[in-house]
Amino acid sequence: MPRVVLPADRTAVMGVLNVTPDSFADGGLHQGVDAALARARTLIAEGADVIDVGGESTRPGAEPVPAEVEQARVVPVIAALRAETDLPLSVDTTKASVAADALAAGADIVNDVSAGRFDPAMLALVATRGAGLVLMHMQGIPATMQEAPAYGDVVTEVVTFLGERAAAARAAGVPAADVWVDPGIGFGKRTEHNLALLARLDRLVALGFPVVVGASRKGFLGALTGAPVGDRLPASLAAAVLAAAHGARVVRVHDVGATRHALAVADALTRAGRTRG
Ligand code: HH2
Repeated sequence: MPRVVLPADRTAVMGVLNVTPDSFADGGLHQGVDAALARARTLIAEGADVIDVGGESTRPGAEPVPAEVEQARVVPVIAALRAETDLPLSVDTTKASVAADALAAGADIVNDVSAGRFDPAMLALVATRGAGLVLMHMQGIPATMQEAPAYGDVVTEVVTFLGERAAAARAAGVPAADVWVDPGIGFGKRTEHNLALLARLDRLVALGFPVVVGASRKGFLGALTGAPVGDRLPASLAAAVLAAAHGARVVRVHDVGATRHALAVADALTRAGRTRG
């Protein structure tokens, strides 16, 4: 059995809970255990399948924070959430020490935007603890990744990278059933790279792992619509629906309720298309 079982007949929604002062969309809004719990209760009431707790912004230009700071932000929130819900919880971190404490506090999944590259202890830790693992593609590091993203063939490069990282996770002892992969929308990518990855998500799906897509409120949606970050819900819903239609099993979003409604329609249409009338 995988550590976290995804719904078979609909796209799962991972609700974003950033407990940082500087995240690009919700920085400073949910700091401290009380504010974070209040936000988590809303995400749960709106139908989140997973809550993703992050204590370090990875927005373009962000600098890393020390492990102790990140730990102090996320661990009390995960412990408090675990005390009141059985919902799967993930910790959005690239540091094995933060992941270890978050898992001990009750997290089920490590969401590592470096795919286990920034901390050599990460994959073995996830294996030892029997946790789920999200492996995400990023070109470069957050501080500089949007300065000059460049690819020969972005889809092939991302698919090859994630295949290699999944093999590394399996070699470290993580069961295949616990691995999810994510193309890393906006992580060292121009608008055309993000669009190519979304349009050819089928090639990532073909790796055989559940695919996670996090497009919510991101910069390429602003580039396409002209909308500022707080006004990107319609664009985010379009991206979530099309990601689901192209095979994503999980969408990572800030606006859970609206996304669940949009996906209820998209998933029903997908199911109808599979049924021979
Ligand atoms: N995007 C962000 C952070 N973590 N994890 C996965 N698996 N996929 C993503 O696309 C992804 C992610 C960036 O979004 P957010 O958490 O809202 O912002 P910030 O990094 O500024 O905290």
